[in-house]
Order: sequence, then C-alpha cells, then structure tokens
Amino acid sequence: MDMIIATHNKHKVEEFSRILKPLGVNILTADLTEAEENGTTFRENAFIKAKAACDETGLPCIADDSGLAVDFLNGEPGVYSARYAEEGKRKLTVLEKLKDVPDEERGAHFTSAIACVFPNGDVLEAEGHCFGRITRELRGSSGFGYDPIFLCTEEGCMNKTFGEASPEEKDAVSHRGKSLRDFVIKLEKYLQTKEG
Ligand code: ITT
Repeated sequence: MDMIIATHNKHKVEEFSRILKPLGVNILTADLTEAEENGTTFRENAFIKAKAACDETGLPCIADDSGLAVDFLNGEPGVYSARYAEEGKRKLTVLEKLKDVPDEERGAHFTSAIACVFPNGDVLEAEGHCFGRITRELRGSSGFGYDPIFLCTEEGCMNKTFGEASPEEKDAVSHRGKSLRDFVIKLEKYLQTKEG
C-alpha cells in the first residue's frame, strides 16, 4: 500500500522507506505545509502532523514524532529534541551538560511515536523505544541528529553509537524500527477488518 509521510526531515524519509518497503508499505513524499507541533507529548505531535497532512492531501498520511530523553537532564531534550539549544550545537550542548557525569548516570533513550490518519478519521498509533548511554565525544558519522552521541546498549547494536552502526544495525533495534514494525502489524489487522 502507498502512504504519504508527513515530515520535512529527509533522514526520516530514508529510514521509513528502508524499514517499511520490505514490509509492503511504499512511502511517498508530498510538498506539505509545516504543522505547528504544539503538543506536549510525542504521541500528540505525531497525530498533529499526520492529521494536518491527511486534511491537506485527502490521503492516508503517516508521521513520526521522536526525540532523545537523557536521564541526567530529567528527560530533556525530549519533545524539544529538534529545537534544543542552537542549531548545529545540539549534540555538543548535551555533551557539555554531561561533562562531569559518570558513566553509570549517562543513561538515555530514544522514543518514536507514530500516527497514521486515514481520510475517514480512523487513526492508528504505535510507539518504540531504544535504550543506551550518552558518549563523552562524537563517535561516527552515519545517521542524523543525536546519533553520534547515542551509544546503544541493546543486543544487535551493543556498544556502537548510532553514528557508528550500519543502517541495518540501527533499524534492527532503533525506536523507529520498533515503532514502524509495530505499526505494520496494526495496519495489517486494520486492513483485514476493513476487508472482512
Ligand atoms: P518532522 O517534524 O518534520 O518529522 P523533525 O526533525 O522536526 O522532522 P521531530 O519534531 O520528531 O522531527 O524531532 C525529532 C528530533 O529528535 C530530530 O530532529 C533529531 O534531532 C532527534 N531524533 C529523532 N530520532 C532520531 C534518530 O533516530 N537519531 C538521531 N536523532 C534523532
């Protein structure tokens, strides 16, 4: 099935296509108006983006709202991950804030909330998390955003940052890999109910 992704982040388009194509969902992009992300949770913001895109296109639209929560910073940057500190200095700001923090207190996790809105008003939602630690310096240049400072501690990508991991290694354990695989299970059930 074809589905429009409501994002202005080209890295998300790449990851969605990579993860969803083998599962039978073909991701399309559209020139969409940027929605105001004024929710207070990942879930609310994912819905806002998917609903705005569906209203604009009249087609099923899927969106991701995601971010990094650092334990020592009480969950910051969280839903503000894309707007945290100065552009170009986001990763370094996190490293600086954790400068004197010992390894065992550097825990962090990524969250990805997915919302898919259909023109008839139906909504499917899914969520995924990935756990790790904040490094002491930038490591690797793959991926995007906070990837070079996120040291994954999950089986399959253990002790590699997402900046050092291959796309396959990241997708296997990442918040977005998990949320999208869960989404596809829900989508299949939803489509079966519709047909039946
Ligand atoms: P759209 O809203 O247009 O989809 P965005 O980048 O603004 O794009 P979000 O509001 O969901 O998306 O913010 C997510 C931010 O969290 C993103 O810009 C990164 O800084 C960070 N982030 C999310 N997933 C990440 C990942 O897999 N690797 C590294 N950083 C990630």
